[in-house]
Amino acid sequence: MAVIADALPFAYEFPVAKTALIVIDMQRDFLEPGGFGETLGNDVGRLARIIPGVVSLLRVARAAGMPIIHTRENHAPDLSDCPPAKRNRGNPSLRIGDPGPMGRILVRGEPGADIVESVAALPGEIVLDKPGKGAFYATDLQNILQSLGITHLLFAGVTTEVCVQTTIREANDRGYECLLIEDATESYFASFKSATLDMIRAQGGIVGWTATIDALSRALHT
Ligand code: TIU
Repeated sequence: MAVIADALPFAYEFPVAKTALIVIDMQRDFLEPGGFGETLGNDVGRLARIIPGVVSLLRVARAAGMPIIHTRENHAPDLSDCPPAKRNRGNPSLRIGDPGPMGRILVRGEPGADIVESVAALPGEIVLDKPGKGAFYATDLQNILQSLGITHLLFAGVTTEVCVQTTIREANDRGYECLLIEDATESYFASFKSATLDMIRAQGGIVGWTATIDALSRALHT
């Protein structure tokens, strides 16, 4: 067992061979101008600052031999997997499926739906397309994790309170021991990120744990 002694709310023990890293939706559509995040009115520049952290985290997880799953929120070109409620909500400058500067917004195969190059999947890593916020909804994730014998999940990516938190909650209900890497996740709203970290680890880790990349790295090297 490896142990992150200074995880919050208390030490996180994890069997390295049964632990996977899930990196949520590090896509151009969320991190770069002209994509889905910006159409919703967000300052997408906020998210770019975790890219170096995600790069470091991937290096740590790869060195430890952990399975790595990269998710992408996207939809089929015919939008058959996009509920009208999702497409029609609010007053975005472009809706899902509309043509934008990085191709059709949040559509599978379009440049905007790609993971940003510096944190892209390496050969052998899993890339999981998902139509919802949670990575378990309408995907094969549970089967993939069970076939790998995974019991513990480390999480990173964007946005903290939307797709990351939804997926952590889904994973928690499925019995996984979940830890969110604090400096490898970001939100368009600083207060939402900090509230999400607080919510996850409140009440004795009601949903899971949080820790830094450095604390994870130290746990893997002792
Ligand atoms: N809008 C927002 O904060 N997030 C999303 O729509 N998707 C993800 O979090 N990936």
